[in-house]
Amino acid sequence: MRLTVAVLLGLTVALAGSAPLHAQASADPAPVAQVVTAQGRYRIALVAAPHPIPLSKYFTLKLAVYDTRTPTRPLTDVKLDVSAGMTHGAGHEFMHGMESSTVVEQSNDRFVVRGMMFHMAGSWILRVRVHQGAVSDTADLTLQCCGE
Ligand SMILES: [Cu+2]
Repeated sequence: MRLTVAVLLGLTVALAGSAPLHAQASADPAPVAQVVTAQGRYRIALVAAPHPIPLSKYFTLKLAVYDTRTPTRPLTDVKLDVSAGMTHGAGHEFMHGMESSTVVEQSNDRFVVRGMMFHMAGSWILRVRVHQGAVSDTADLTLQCCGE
């Protein structure tokens, strides 16, 4: 089963659950959204995203990954595969993906995802696969395109 959370861009309600965690963490700003991977191994934080996401234009996301057992220290020894698509309400399989492809660049404990582009308005699923050695786990985040 995949875990999905709605990304409530700019709405503090999305951050309510993370407040105590960040109070004891470093100077990390509260994430725009976050989700735990399907097998519960990792928490993926969307730490930066355009607001609103532009339609049919390239945009960039920034992610951080945490081991759920050590939740305050972002991981640096992981690799991410990031894709996005629309399900149009038909389960969790993509009816179509993006017309662009992503490149993930690691900068210390942040993962910058370039090449994102949403060519259709509606609910998009951001699918993040985390690889750490022989282990992998996946999470889905819902991003609304486009506008407020
Ligand atoms: Cu579509």
